[in-house]
Amino acid sequence: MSPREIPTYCRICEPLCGLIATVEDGRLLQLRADKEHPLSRGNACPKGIAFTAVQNDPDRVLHPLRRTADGFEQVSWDEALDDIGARLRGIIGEHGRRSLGWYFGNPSSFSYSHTLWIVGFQLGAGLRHIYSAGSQDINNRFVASHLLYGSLTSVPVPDLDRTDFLLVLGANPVVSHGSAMSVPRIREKLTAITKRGGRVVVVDPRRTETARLFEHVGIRPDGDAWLLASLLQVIFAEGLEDAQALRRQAAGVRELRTAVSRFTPELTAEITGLEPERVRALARDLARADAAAVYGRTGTCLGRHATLVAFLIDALAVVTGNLDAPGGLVFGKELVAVSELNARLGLIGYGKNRSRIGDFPDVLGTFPAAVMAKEITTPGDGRLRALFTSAGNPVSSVPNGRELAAALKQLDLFVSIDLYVNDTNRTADYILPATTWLERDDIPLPFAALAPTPYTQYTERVLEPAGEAREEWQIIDAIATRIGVQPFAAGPARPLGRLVSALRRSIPGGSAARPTPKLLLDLALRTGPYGDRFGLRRGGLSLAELRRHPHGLILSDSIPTGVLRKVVQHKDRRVRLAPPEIIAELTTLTTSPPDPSYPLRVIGMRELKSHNSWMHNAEPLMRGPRRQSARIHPKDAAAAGIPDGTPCRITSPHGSITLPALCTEDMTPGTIAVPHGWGHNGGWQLANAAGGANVNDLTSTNLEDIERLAGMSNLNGVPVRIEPAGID
Ligand SMILES: Nc1nc2c(c(=O)[nH]1)N[C@H]1C(S)=C(S)[C@@H](COP(=O)(O)OP(=O)(O)OC[C@H]3O[C@@H](n4cnc5c(=O)[nH]c(N)nc54)[C@H](O)[C@@H]3O)O[C@H]1N2
Ligand SMILES: Nc1nc2c(c(=O)[nH]1)N[C@H]1C(S)=C(S)[C@@H](COP(=O)(O)OP(=O)(O)OC[C@H]3O[C@@H](n4cnc5c(=O)[nH]c(N)nc54)[C@H](O)[C@@H]3O)O[C@H]1N2
Ligand code: SF4
Ligand SMILES: [Mo]
Repeated sequence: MSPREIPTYCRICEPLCGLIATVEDGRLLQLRADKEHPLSRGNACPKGIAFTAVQNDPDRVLHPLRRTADGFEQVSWDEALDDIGARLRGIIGEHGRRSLGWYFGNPSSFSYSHTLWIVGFQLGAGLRHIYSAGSQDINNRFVASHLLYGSLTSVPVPDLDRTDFLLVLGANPVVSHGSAMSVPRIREKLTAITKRGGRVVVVDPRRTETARLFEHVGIRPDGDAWLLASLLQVIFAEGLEDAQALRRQAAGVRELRTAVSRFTPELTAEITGLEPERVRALARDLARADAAAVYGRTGTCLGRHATLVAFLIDALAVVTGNLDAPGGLVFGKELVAVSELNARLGLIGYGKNRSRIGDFPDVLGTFPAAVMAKEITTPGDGRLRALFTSAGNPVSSVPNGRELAAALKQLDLFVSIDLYVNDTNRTADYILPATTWLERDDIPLPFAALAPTPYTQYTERVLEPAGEAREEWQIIDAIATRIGVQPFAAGPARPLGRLVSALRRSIPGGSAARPTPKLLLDLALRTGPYGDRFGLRRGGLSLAELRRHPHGLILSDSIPTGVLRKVVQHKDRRVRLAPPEIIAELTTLTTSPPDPSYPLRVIGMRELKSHNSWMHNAEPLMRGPRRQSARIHPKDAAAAGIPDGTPCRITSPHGSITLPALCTEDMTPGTIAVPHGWGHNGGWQLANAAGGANVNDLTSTNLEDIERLAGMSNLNGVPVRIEPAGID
């Protein structure tokens, strides 16, 4: 058969670039950028193209694996699932369902069926121990939205096409391609702002690839709360706030104004490392711009005040009249009314439960992954005894990887659903092979509301599952069946459960047939904000309609503004600028004096050819050869006696790693940047050979190092010292 060219889209990161897959005899020959995609228009990055190497990787797990005394052995699906089911029933019999847990990692958010069935299983089984990559990534953003708008999942995005002034904090979109916003060709979008006479200002301790293209403000790590408070202080003190917008939209203005009044740029200069006059000028320019947007990403999420920082970012937009306004921060419309359904049924929220260890509030039903190890090792009622991980590599991605790796060995049962034997599941009892994104149908549900140009795309599977790989939802369903659980069938989810059962009865094949995610998707799309209402609304969405647009579909030219009263769920429909949690933190905000034994700070960074921990086995990305290194300012390296390119030992109060030093004036002095996700010892040969170290050996799971409001891990600004290391 001659090769077929099939349009689909990339599900590695958030622009979701359109791709064309060339498939011959059921095998993927290549991936290339789709010129007909309405937004990415022939653009894709090296990772998307190199996914062919992941798809065809000889190291991929293609059959269920069971751990034996000397390595993994291949077993049949029935054998694996029956044994897992029996062991789970035993554990539940003795300790209850609360001893079961799940950690789902970053790639799960790119699969609607995977996430839907995890939530269904969680609610149906009444599971408590749910963890995700969110507490290393974005949960602070959700909690900030909860406090401001009364709606966890309402995250505003910068209206890039219409803004005159974009203030970026702790993000490097030229390399990461944008996150918590879904924007293909982001570099072009950013440069268009300056081309039309606007400004882009990048606040980052490293002169990043993005900062180089625009204006750079070299802040000290973790200085963002102080900088933002100072910007607000200047704006209020100089009467630059948009009083009209505040009267219309906000509550608590006076309290916020009082709380920030002590943060003059002079007071915060030492902590931020920024000249007071520069901060004043920034505040004035931002306030006076016709349309300004403020955007923060992981550099603002992984410090010690993550929720406060996310809160102040939006507060700055509100105070300058840039919330829900063209060119400011705007609220996209969901494809499927998840937030509304969730709010109505009260399925998952914030602080409905508290963690057994550390008493942290749950965020969307998940607890901080940083307490997972202690939940396993601490005896007592509710101890975590059986853990599933899917699409996650937490030993590499959560703080104190070594502690977690040791804790996992104490589990009664550990099952992982993955593409690889990774650095976490290498000690699992079972590894169950998942399909890749080319082997499943999909639609990027959570990202539609995050696209400044709203669009969507539905794709059928491009390839049949390799080997015995199965989709995650099928695996979850099979496990749920074996312990007598029906997804969504208990607690506040019961109405949904009833719907699922009704659907099941309506499916030809009778009550034995289980509803599929695809069936629910079609129903949710058709009844959703863009839906066709089963023919009542012409041109509305349904799966059938989306199939008619295989290259994707633009839903509107821009996000409509003037929607705030619909978004805000507080009774008075006003944005709350002074919730007590935030005012309390602002009032007590202090820094502890630096410990002279650890005078430097480590922060993270992303690399164009890495994707978190899991693409280091893709040969096209590893040519060079590539290695992980620590970026250090030449002055800091010289002071420590470390010549460029030589091994450097980085030591924190929690651990030590050794990496080659890469001296660069891009770093602000005192700060070291190290990418995470290296130092492999799984079943991926090339990744193992690439060397490097797990930077999360330096980070902490001590309860006082976990951010209180959202349970965020502290992964940026970790105190360290450096010294020359012998070759090891
Ligand atoms: N120090 C430090 N640590 C960090 C960060 C940082 O900046 N600094 N960043 C944090 C952030 S933002 C994130 S999102 C986390 C990521 O942390 P995790 O989500 O825990 O880990 P990943 O590295 O994304 O690993 C994903 C795993 O999923 C597998 N996989 C890939 N595709 C699929 C699929 O379709 N199905 C299944 N079942 N498996 C799949 C891969 O093989 C891999 O094992 O790391 C966090 N950790
Ligand atoms: N190529 C590539 N793309 C990716 C990923 C990848 O691994 N590789 N990962 C994806 C994932 S999971 C995510 S969440 C996104 C993340 O997207 P981004 O957040 O844009 O990614 P980073 O490059 O980590 O950018 C964070 C920036 O914050 C800076 N920073 C660190 N500490 C501080 C601080 O205290 N204050 C301030 N102001 N800045 C600070 C760092 O120097 C860094 O430049 O990227 C996604 N895209
Ligand atoms: S930027 Fe690269 S990895 Fe991200 S969606 Fe596009 S092609 Fe895929
Ligand atoms: Mo992430």
